[in-house]
Amino acid sequence: MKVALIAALVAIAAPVFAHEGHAAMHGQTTAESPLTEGVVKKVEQAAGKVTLSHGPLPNGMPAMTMAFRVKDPAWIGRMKENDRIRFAAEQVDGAMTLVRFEPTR
Ligand SMILES: [Cu+2]
Repeated sequence: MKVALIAALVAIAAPVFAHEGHAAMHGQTTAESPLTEGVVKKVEQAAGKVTLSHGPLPNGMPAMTMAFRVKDPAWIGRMKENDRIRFAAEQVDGAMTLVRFEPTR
């Protein structure tokens, strides 16, 4: 009975960890973090979009300037032009979307 319960919990938890990734479990940026650096070029609060000049992404995208959607609308209020940020982006419903965001100093 106990073993079955543990197996069920692992089955539920595993996809969450796979999706959120290693760095998200630590919750902090480290030298080995997959976060990418970017500079905010344009903030479109109403559209929920931000344009970033970003370095190469882990998914193979080269450095470029492009618009991203933002997973948490509250993040947009914390970004302004020329801010340096660290972020992780994923395809969500066909659009590149910031799924993690940290301001940098
Ligand atoms: Cu890009």
